[in-house]
Amino acid sequence: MKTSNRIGEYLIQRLYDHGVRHVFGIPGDYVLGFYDLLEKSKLRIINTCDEQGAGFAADAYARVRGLGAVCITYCVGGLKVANTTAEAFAEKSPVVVISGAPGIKEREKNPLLHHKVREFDTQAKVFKQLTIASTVLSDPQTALQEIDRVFHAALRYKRPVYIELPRDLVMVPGIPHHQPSEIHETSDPRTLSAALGEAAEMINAAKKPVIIADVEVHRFGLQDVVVQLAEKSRIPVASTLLGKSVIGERYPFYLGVYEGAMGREEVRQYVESSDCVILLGAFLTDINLGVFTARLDPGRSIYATSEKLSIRYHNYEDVRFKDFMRGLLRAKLRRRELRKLPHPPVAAAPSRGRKDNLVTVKWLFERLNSFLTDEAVVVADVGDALFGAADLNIHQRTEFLGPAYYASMGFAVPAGIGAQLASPTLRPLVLVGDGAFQMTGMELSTAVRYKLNPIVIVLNNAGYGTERQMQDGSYNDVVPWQYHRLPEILGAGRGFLIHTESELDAALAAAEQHTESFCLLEVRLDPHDRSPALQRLAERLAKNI
Ligand SMILES: Cc1ncc(C[n+]2csc(CCOP(=O)(O)OP(=O)(O)O)c2C)c(N)n1
Ligand SMILES: [Mg+2]
Repeated sequence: MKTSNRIGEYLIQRLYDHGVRHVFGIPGDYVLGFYDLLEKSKLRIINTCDEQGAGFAADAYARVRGLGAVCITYCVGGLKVANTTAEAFAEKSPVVVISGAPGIKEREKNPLLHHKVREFDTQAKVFKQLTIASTVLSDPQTALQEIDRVFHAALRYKRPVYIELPRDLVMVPGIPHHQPSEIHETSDPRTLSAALGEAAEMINAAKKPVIIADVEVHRFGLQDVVVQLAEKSRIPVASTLLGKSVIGERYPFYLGVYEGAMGREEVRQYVESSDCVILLGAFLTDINLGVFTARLDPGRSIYATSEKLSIRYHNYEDVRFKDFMRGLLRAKLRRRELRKLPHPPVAAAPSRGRKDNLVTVKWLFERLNSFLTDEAVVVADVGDALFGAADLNIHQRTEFLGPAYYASMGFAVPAGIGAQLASPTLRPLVLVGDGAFQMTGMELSTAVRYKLNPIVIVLNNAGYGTERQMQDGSYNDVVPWQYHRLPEILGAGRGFLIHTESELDAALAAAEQHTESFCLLEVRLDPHDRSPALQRLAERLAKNI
């Protein structure tokens, strides 16, 4: 199809070409012209209740689909997605942030137009810090190339980008006959082969190598390469909390989530006693590695990411992550004996709970483990929802989303919406604390509007439980909402109030049947109860590990 060279239409076409079908956001006068174009285009606008919800939804959409987009108005909307863009940056999610803005002509003589903060470029300056590339499309001569440039950066680095679209340029043509340019970066062949040679030698000489497959394996679509590598060499694979479910968790060579002290002891011991740790697309963050309790020695590590390749203590420049991964698969790696690996995560609890037993966090997650199906995408919010979810057994890859590094509360409900729109065959299982729910839970209204059907489990422990474990005070209390009655307000959905195991059983069975709209399961928990993962972390930190 012939691409229009009008700036707004070109932008929409580029989104479409990269697989985007939905754009999340809220309009405003500075972006109305572009909204009109969006509405007439092949893309669908998803109106959220709040811009922050749109930002989180676009982030999840990008994690599931490869690219996401959020479109908002100048400053009042834009600055509300600063936090979600920061999360997308920190956790490598390619979101295109499109902001309307005052027209270039309107900016002459620096008038005080509504929504302006300090200068016209205040918002652009903020987003320069939060994105991998940003542009203000102020010149029709360069606008189309600028769009290509930031798209390339988003896909090359899997990080968010910012495009500011002044309202008087939306329908203005860029340069004629512009063809979108695809840049294909290549590795330096000699450096690549030297790196692969050294890596293969190190792996073959090792007695007990182990792969840690992390978030970038997912973002660059290299999951199959990891699976084939493990099948061919029989090297076991662990993931991290941020990269959880990067490969299905039922492979015989899958070890579990490695999280330093927070993770299961068997996984920690296996990884830390390895003489060759192959970190693929890994982020060495504190939460990911159990709040810096992980002990990984660079002297016995191969560390490959899209930004860096190091083997032991030295770096190789100009080696693309994909090329290194594919090269490793082709390399002559010795096939090993099958090792007996630590048992898979928590055994599924019997699906029938006992009548009067109050639900504990531990039992809840064990019960959910047997509830998961191939169609579930688990979306966990910050708090014990995330810690507890670490032990869930995810069937297939990419079916776990959680902000395990930047850790902004309020992610899960809107992210469930983004994930389901990105992949409509998935039914989100959203795990969210009462505190986080109070931040963005109202986005269930968006789920109603677009006929989505997430199952939302609100872990109601009467406040900021994770914080209570560290230091308690009245600042950790929240107002006790009647969460399960939300369907009455939204005019759709089903709510369940759950105290006991058998009540949870009954609600899960009903939620499975009720697919027309969302289900909200409010699970009342003891304020001081906690998941085994949080328990392990607290205990080991207490021992000063
Ligand atoms: C946006 C944001 N504000 C504050 C925090 C700090 N924080 C981390 S965990 C937490 C409590 C979470 O409470 P809740 O959602 O109820 O989950 P729980 O810890 O009770 O399981 C807070 C306030 C944060 N991570 N993100
Ligand atoms: Mg709570």
